[in-house]
Amino acid sequence: MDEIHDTMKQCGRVEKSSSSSSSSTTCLESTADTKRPKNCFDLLENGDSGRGMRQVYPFFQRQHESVWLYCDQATDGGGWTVFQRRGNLTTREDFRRTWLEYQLGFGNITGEFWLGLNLLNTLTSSALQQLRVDLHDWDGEHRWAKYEVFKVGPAHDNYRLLVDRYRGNAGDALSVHSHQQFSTYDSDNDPFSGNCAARYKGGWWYYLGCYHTNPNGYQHEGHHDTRGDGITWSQWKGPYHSLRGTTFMFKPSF
Ligand SMILES: [Ca+2]
Repeated sequence: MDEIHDTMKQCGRVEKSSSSSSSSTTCLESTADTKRPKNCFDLLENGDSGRGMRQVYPFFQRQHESVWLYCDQATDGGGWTVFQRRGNLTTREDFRRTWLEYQLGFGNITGEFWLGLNLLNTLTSSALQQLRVDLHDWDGEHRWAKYEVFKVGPAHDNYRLLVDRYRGNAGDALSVHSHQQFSTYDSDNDPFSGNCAARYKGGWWYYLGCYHTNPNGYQHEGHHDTRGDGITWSQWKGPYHSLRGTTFMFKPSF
C-alpha cells in the first residue's frame, strides 16, 4: 500500500510540475492502475450517473480481480450498491436458499437478487457504511428507512449484522436485528429455540423473535394468514402483509 501511495504522490507532483510528455504518460498509466473504482461511490465520484451494472475492483489483496455490482447513482445522492431486491416481476426468484447460496449470492442482478454475504463483508469492511431501504406496496405507496451505521461481519462470525441510527418514514423494524448472525434453513444461528429461517421461509439476521423484518421471505401478494413469512416490514404493514418490492443498498458514510 505504501508503494501505491508513493506512486500517486509522485504522479501528482510530476503532472503539475513536468512539461515532459514522457513523464506525463508514465504517470497517467500508474495513476489509472491505482485508481480503479472499488465500489459504486468511487464510480459516482468519477462521473458515473444513472442506474445499472458496473464493474468494480473491491479486493485489497487481489487488486486486478473485478466483480459486477448494481449501482444506483440516482437515488438520494447516488453512490449506492444494491445488495437485495424484491419485486413483482415476471420471473420470480426463489429466496428459500441454502447457506452456501446466501454466501455466494443468487438471482438476476437486474431483477430479483441477493448479492452474497462474502461480498457484503468485503464491501462494508473498508469504511463506515450507511444503509438505505426502500419499500413499495401494492397500492403504489413507498416508504424508506436509513441507518447511518451498517456493517456485515466475517464468515467466521456468521456475517453478524451491525445497524444503528435509524431515520425514515417506514418505522425502525431493523434495529432489533442488529448484532445477530445470519441464518438459513440449513444453518440456524439465531437465538430463537426453533429455526427462524425454516419457519419464516428466508435467509436473514433473525433475532429472538425472528421476523420484525423478513425481506427474503415468501412472495405472498399483500395479506396472508401465515404470520411473518412474507416480505415483511412489521413497523409499517404488520406481520400478515407481504410487500410488493424491496431494495436494500449501502454506501460509504464519508
Ligand atoms: Ca435457533
